[in-house]
Amino acid sequence: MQEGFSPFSHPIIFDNDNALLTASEKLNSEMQGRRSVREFSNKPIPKEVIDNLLRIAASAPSGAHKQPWTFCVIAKEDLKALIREAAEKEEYTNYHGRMSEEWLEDLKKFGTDWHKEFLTTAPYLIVVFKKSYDLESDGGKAKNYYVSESVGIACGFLLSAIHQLGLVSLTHTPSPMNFLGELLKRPSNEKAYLLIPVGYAADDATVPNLDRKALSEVMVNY
Ligand code: IYR
Repeated sequence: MQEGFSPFSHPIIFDNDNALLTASEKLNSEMQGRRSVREFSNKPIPKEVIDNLLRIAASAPSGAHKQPWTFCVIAKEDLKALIREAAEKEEYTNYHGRMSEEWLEDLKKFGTDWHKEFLTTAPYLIVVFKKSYDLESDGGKAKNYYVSESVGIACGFLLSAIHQLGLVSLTHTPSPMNFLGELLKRPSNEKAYLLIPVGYAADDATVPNLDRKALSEVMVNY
């Protein structure tokens, strides 16, 4: 075996194709129930659950295994309130002239506006930062690779895991997001990527009626 390598063995092995197919059907049907939710319950979640979710997110593949991400977890009510205030200020501007008519039209079916109540209701806000480069102890910069792809994949892992635990999330992108780096005092090599509230769905939560594209529209077999 090549130096620096170890044998790989997968922790999940199905006995036969039938078991594999059944498992894929079950997983698909569970994942089809994932929705972006904007109405959260304030029911608490043990912090250890969030720790495990972030272990899962941080297990994602990344360019040259540089793991170019930081996940900030906000549980403090006063900080959530500051984030909400800053996000709503930007969104007010977005909805009152910064977004094009076409964009506003595209958003109509979601019923969104500048109010972002979920930022103070959800028990946790996860702010994901991407690191275009790493800051070394001597102040030098070390290159990271495929940073947006890597952080996007990590967020995908996170959203999937959140759903599989019966919790909900929203991929929120207040724009511009610079205020997050400022409020959270992040170093200059970190840029806010996504703001993800996590919690239980409110008992009376609703989601818009949306269709997903059929497999035939998104898959091409060669
Ligand atoms: N950032 C705004 C607008 C918005 C934009 C897209 I693209 C969405 O899918 C949803 C909302 C907001 O959060 O309201």
